[in-house]
Amino acid sequence: MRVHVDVTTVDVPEGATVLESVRAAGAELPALCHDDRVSPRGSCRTCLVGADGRVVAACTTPAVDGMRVSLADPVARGAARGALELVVSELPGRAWDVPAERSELVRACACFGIPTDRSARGGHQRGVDHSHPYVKLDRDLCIACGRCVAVCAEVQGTFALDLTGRGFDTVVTPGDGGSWVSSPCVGCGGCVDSCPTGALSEPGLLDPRPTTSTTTTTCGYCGVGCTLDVHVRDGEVAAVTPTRGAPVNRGHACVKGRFAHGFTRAEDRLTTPLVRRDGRLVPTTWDDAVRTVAHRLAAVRDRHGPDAIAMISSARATNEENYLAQKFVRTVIGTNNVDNCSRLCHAPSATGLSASFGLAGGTNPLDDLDHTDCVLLVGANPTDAHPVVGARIKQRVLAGARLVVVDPRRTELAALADVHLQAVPGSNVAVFNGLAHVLITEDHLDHDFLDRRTTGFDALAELVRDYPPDTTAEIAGVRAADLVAAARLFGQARHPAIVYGLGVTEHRHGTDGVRTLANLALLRGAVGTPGCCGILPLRGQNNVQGASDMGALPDLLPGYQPVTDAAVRDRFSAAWGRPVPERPGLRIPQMFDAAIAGEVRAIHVIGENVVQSDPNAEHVRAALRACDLVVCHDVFPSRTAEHADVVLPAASFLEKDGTFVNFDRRFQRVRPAVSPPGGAASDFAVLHRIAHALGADLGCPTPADALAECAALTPVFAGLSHQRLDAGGPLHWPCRAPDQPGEAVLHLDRFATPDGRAALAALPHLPPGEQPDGEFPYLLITGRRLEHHNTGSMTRRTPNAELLPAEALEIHPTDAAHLRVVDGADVTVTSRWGRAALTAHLTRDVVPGQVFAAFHFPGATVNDLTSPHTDTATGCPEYKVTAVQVRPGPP
Ligand SMILES: Nc1nc2c(c(=O)[nH]1)N[C@H]1C(S)=C(S)[C@@H](COP(=O)(O)OP(=O)(O)OC[C@H]3O[C@@H](n4cnc5c(=O)[nH]c(N)nc54)[C@H](O)[C@@H]3O)O[C@H]1N2
Ligand SMILES: Nc1nc2c(c(=O)[nH]1)N[C@H]1C(S)=C(S)[C@@H](COP(=O)(O)OP(=O)(O)OC[C@H]3O[C@@H](n4cnc5c(=O)[nH]c(N)nc54)[C@H](O)[C@@H]3O)O[C@H]1N2
Ligand SMILES: [Mo]
Repeated sequence: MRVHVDVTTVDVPEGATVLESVRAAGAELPALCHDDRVSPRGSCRTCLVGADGRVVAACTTPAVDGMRVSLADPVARGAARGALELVVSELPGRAWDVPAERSELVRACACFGIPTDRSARGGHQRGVDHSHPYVKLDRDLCIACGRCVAVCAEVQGTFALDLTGRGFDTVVTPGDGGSWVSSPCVGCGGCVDSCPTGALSEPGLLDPRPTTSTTTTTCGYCGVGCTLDVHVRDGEVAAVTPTRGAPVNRGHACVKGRFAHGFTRAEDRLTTPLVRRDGRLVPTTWDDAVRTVAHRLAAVRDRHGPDAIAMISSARATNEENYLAQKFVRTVIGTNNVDNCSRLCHAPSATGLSASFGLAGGTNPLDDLDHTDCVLLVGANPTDAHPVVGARIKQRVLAGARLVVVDPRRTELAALADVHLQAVPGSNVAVFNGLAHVLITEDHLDHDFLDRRTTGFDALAELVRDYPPDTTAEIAGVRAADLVAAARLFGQARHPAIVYGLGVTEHRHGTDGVRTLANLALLRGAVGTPGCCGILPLRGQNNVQGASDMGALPDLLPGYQPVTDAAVRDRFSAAWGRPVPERPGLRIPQMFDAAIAGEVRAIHVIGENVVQSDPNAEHVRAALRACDLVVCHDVFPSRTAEHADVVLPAASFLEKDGTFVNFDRRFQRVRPAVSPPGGAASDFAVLHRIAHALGADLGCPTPADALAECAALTPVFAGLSHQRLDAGGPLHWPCRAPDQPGEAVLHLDRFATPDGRAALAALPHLPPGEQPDGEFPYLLITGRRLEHHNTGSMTRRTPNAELLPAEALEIHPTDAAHLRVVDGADVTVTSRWGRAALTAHLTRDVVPGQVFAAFHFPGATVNDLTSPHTDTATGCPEYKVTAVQVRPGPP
């Protein structure tokens, strides 16, 4: 429809407001209580305009075709000015110290020509709340516009804030009126971003000096891949804000991406290479460190052959670094012994989804969750681990979508679910077969889809006959009625979505879990069909998808091209000028076994803290001790660096150039906002130097060249380049040509399997590697917490450590009473593999007989407890099931 804004005519979509029409016309109109992302409230009256002869609040008034909007309408303008003058009269002079680019209030006053008085004292003396390390409240600057309250509710879904008081005394208040830090605030920063006055601010922006540059980049924590603006002052990161309108996060973020950037200037940042001399790591020059690595790698290769060297490449590093790492291992060393952290994480997703659908990625973009009417959330805790996705799911549920959660713990989303199947860890395959049983017996099937696009239905139907609700309920420890209810919600939904995490993959039968979960989408025709929501694995690290995509895998070259395929090898060998070895290499757990067996003599680790993150840590330490050479690139002196012979100081994601692939297969640009400190250097530069010292040239001198080379060799990435991403923004893979858009939704015409059909999998439930018994009666689940990321090397070096200073063992009050343990008491946890000292945290979020801990703190040694059992198909560790004993007191 057409709207006339003063002398300009604009076309706006049906349903647009007057304010949207004004903004479309490029005119400035203050609207102090308005944020595009939340429902309009029309309370501040600063956006009054004339519309077809009436005075209206532009933010709440729908535009109509042919409407004439007058910004200069004297009555409207006078009233708006009056409203603003009233607001201003209550404010202290420091309101005008907030720079105009951060204060809509300052800009609104300029727009109306309202004089500002820096010496004004304002009517209030309500003080500040600086209790939270990041979110800082100056109550006297609060104009009670309600935007923060709305963003907290309607974007983040935490409902931590309220407006309290009357009239001019109204002010934002967290939680039940206590301090901000003790409120339910999760530190997403949405309130700070929305605040029009600077009443809500953050440390880096309280500093009145302007920032000098802003760089748009991709977050380096989890796999959501939020686009962030990094604001720099004096060469240091001053603040990070989510980029408005960015495709994945739409201007939202979490307490890590938004605030946990202080690690870049941590005191103990590695800034110089270290070499072990006389048992001690001592600083050295880059020349010496690189020469040492090259000489000693060459010595191992000459004496024991190339397969005595293994590299773990980094899911934290860029695509271009991973591409170079696997090229280095394959061409300069001459082995396929290269793997990445996906092994510990979603390797079963890659293998399972490939077997079912033919491609190793999630099938649909995150945005498709916007139209789901039922989410089946399995073994994932996104409000902690993928908070921007968690918030999105929460909003869908608040808007009426049904939610089924399968998780042994009562997570935040489980507490909101229509049905929560609190299945015992390790029982997923039984649960999924049981759900399939109900879908089939009650005929919640897409018969046409099953006939045309799948194979294996009869075998599946036959197998799941053994999983009627009663039997399944017994295996999984849930109620049969809940199982049936869950199947009906999923089965009757028009747009069911499956979202899952490590609770599915990190098991002895993790790949079977992925396949039997994929069955459920296929039975409903909920994948590969128009309007479907598909199946979304919540991939973990910032670039764990990309590290695998780039071929940092022992059996696959870039784009999942098998190293055992001679034609593929020939293509890569020809381009690289050196033969690609034929025999698949070792997976991470096999690398450690081989080191202990004396077959692997050198381990080169880039950005993975294996001593803290791999299971059965004593085994890992023994493997590193057994090596002749351990090389470690890291940002910090990690537990792994302590075991290295050479430690190379790495640049972090805020300091380098390249791309990451997020969990829904989007290539996104990573750009340096600041320089690496001291001698720290990108893994890209370091790999080039080591290759050079070994007499080799890896080619592709810049990250852009590396992606170009990879694209030229990999059909599914053929259309990708830095130039294209810079010009047009993120792109999904497959992206097969420079003039083709990426494929956001997969399998629409055919599945990528050899016969074009999806393969249903008839797989029985098999027991996990460990079961509780008389000696180890509790079942330990491990996982994550909101405030810290994986081994915590970065987040523990930021004020996130104030928000969560230590790890604790979650234990049910009944078990605690039995053990005579009170909240906060020391406990010693022992497994068949090792021991950990923790404090008890009593909570009903775990069921009796199960305990939970995260692995973010090195002192908590949680991975000394976890077992060597791995997924039978992929070698992914069984992190989610460890039999332990718990005793009161320290060890
Ligand atoms: N804050 C934060 N965010 C992170 C990370 C972090 O360390 N901290 N790490 C990133 C990484 S690398 C990853 S891979 C992702 C992981 O993200 P998630 O997969 O969400 O993480 P987890 O907490 O490990 O496990 C998810 C859930 O699985 C449940 N679970 C355990 N066993 C079973 C089972 O047998 N069946 C079912 N159905 N559920 C089970 C657990 O109770 C837990 O709630 O998060 C990423 N994001
Ligand atoms: N008990 C238990 N253990 C687990 C899990 C679990 O659920 N339970 N989950 C597993 C999973 S899913 C994962 S993904 C792993 C994660 O395990 P890791 O990969 O070991 O953990 P991170 O802390 O993400 O990062 C590894 C290291 O990379 C460094 N780093 C960051 N950026 C860069 C960079 O750009 N270059 C270089 N060279 N270094 C960098 C960090 O400082 C850190 O020391 O943990 C696994 N371990
Ligand atoms: Mo992960």
